[in-house]
Amino acid sequence: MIVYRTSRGWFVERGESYFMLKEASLNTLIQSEDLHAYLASIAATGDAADSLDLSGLEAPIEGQEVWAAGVTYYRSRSARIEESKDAGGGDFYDRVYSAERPELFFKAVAHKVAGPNSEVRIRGDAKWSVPEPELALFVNPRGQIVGFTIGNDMSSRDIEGANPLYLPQAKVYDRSCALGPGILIRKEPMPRTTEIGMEILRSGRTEFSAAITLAEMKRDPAALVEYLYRYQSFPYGCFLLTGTGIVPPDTFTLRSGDEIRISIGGIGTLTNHVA
Ligand code: DO4
Ligand code: MG
Repeated sequence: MIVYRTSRGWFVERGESYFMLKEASLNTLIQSEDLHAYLASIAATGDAADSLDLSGLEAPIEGQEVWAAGVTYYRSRSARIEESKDAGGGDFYDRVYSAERPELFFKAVAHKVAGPNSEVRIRGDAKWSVPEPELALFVNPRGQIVGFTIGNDMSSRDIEGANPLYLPQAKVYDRSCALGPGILIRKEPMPRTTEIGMEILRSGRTEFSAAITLAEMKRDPAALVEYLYRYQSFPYGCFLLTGTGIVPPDTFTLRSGDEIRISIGGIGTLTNHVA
């Protein structure tokens, strides 16, 4: 079941039908003891909406914080070592890749997040910007993973590479994060064969495209959540991006007008344009 947010409110999709979640908010839905069962009961007893305009979707987030894990794929480790070598990056990225404690960083709150079909941004003071296509976990206040969506962890690689202490500036700015198109509500982990794909179009032509599977992720999503929930609380739950395994070649940087399409099997496609 996928939950979507529109200007008319929240809807749950089951099969080919959409059911409105009357007076619902994600802040209250996430408190549910069994969100999957609750949504299934609405889909079983509610009246299906005539249709849902999926082009008018909004970012599926309210009071949740967005956090991100880093260097969870070998490709990310290699790319960070390369981009930071002139600045003496040393072996930090190699060490965090194999350490027990993961890299976790704060990414966004709702007002910084772009929804489906809207604009993401690149920083005006960055010269090297990339999207990072990532599986995003939807986690309830009790630290249980109750769903999944697609996340784009937009990043300024030159700022990050100049000094690891610049990471928050490379990662956190207005519309540096995109989420959507909806949240797949599912208790079981996503299959390791699940594919994450990204295509970047420039003037309508494919400039870059690549795909990986979740089997390449080094960390267990539940272990990432366990670390994130140590000594901090999330009254409305949170989203946790699980890191990128796709990094475009070092010659590539995003430009205004580029279209970014990120697809994850079972969830859908998140499309954004660069402002
Ligand atoms: O360490 C820098 C950020 C890593 C990251 O965002 C990723 O691996 O996806
Ligand atoms: Mg990332």
